[in-house]
Amino acid sequence: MKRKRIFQRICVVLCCLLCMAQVNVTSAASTPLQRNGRLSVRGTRLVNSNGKTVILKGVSTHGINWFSQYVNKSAFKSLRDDWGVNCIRLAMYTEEYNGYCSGGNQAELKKLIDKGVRYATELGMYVIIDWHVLNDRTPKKHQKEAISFFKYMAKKYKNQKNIFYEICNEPNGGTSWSTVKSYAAAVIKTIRTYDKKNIILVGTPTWSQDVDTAAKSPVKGYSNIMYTFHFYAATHGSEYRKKVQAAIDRGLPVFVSEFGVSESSGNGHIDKTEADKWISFLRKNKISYVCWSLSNKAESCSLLKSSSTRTGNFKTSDLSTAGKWYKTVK
Ligand code: IDC
Repeated sequence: MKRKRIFQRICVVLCCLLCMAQVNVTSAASTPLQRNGRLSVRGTRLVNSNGKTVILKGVSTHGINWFSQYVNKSAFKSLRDDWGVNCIRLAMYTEEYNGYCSGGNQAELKKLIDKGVRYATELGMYVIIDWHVLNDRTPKKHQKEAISFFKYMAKKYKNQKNIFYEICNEPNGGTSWSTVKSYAAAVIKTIRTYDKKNIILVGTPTWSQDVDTAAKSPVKGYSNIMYTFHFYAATHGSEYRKKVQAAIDRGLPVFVSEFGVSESSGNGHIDKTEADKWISFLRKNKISYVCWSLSNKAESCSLLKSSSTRTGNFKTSDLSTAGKWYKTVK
């Protein structure tokens, strides 16, 4: 009888120890999404489900129509575990060669986005669905397609907590803020019909640099809206930080959904010194940032060397100068 009791006690102690070990394992392995839950916008900042300020460190794919091989779970996991990346941006060109509105296979492109969202979600990462306006200059040009695309996405992802909708990468070619705003009003209305909560990122004029202009007249009537600012460190320096500062001083929530260490062409020299200045400015102001781009294209903004053929589980030998720099950015 006594022996039986001792045995039972030993079993209870063992069970407790096992449970504790289990808890430890889960907390050590917890993902960015498990740690932060649903994000929302409070004032100029991004906050987690406990109201604590969050700064995301992201990586953008190149155009998924051209570099679909990097939309895979091993690539995202490698970025999460080895680089401290917690956000993936899926860039889908709208008008470049084989873009969504210029001859690309729309069903295939949507499938790729769905795959990317699924991998990011399984890994507990945040994910940005980017309608990559560039050659089209004004997002108005493909507003109809944008509305039906985001309707599909918002219906599908309304119950997930890790989605960002980026509705126009970079309005340019003289597109005014009031034009962008009228596009944003229509697309945001569509998204919010289905998805009440996930964050919407709105591009700003002049390749998403005029956040100071947007700050004077932001979109009204919706919560969880942020405005994008983009920079390329070898081209854009302190004058541009002033624009961002002016915007946040006016209370505009800013999100850097794309930046590069190279010149704004995506190529040319890289400027790590200026890039470091940008990162410390962004961190000081609690602004999230996403680096362009996860590809091995022979251009200096690529995070992988052009000789690299690996599409996941990246080794140091796969990384370009830009990639080696970004991997260590905190
Ligand atoms: C560049 C790519 C390049 C591609 C080109 C297409 O790096 O390989 O041929 O687009 O036009 C942006 C854009 C982004 C650009 C990037 C570099 O959002 O699509 O990518 N850039 O030029 N804005 C500022 C710079």
